[in-house]
Amino acid sequence: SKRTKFVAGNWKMNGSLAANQALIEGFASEVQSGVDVSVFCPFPYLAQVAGLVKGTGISFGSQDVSAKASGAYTGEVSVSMLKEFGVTQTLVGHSERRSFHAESSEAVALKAVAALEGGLMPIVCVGETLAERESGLVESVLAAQLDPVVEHCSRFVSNDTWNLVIAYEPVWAIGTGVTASPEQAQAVHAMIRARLKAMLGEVVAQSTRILYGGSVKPGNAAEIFAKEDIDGGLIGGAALSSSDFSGIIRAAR
Ligand code: G2H
Repeated sequence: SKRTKFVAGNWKMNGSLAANQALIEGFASEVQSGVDVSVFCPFPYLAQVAGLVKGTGISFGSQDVSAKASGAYTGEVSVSMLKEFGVTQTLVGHSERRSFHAESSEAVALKAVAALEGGLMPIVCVGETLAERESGLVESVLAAQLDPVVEHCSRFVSNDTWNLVIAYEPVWAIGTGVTASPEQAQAVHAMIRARLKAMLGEVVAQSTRILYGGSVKPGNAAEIFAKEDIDGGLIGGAALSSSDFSGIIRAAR
């Protein structure tokens, strides 16, 4: 496919100076042209990770960003602050932000806008809960999460593409060991791409990378990444082991 595969590690609230160094040094040799590789570390480690990835081809980013430029927003971190550390990408709207911090789809979309305005690539995370899936609400839940992103971010489409990635993470598959089957994941990815096509046109839809996230491991990555509309993965637990993450990068080649 024309879309470059993308393997992104979301470290969540894990790591230490020593562990981060061992981890990156442990998989850096797997990074080759043909697969984009990124890590998303906690804010305090951005400066360290900037140094560790230098010259490796690995990109790095934050797990969240403020929609605001500056001011009285205690605990928040702005796009311009991230850029001072060489950050080029940020996650927005991870399900853990949506559920533990009550981030609405509108708030997530405004974070994506702030990122795009500042030249950072947002990875916008979407996904349904088990209850929503069992109630037949996958399509409507995903539409409600995606539509504000498209509405607010479509002005950043240029030459039929945008610097935005979507990550589909079924909440029931996150950190649970339960993975969506490749067929289940592909069906939702196709649905997401169809919605992008309806709102932004075929060319933009075909150029947008859609990652799968949720209990991806070296043993299941290849069959997931082989699906037509799955362009790589957002990896949590398995991104904390250099051998597992290496295996997942190899599966994307
Ligand atoms: C989903 C994923 C990475 P895990 O949250 O964001 O985590 O691979 O541990 O399910």
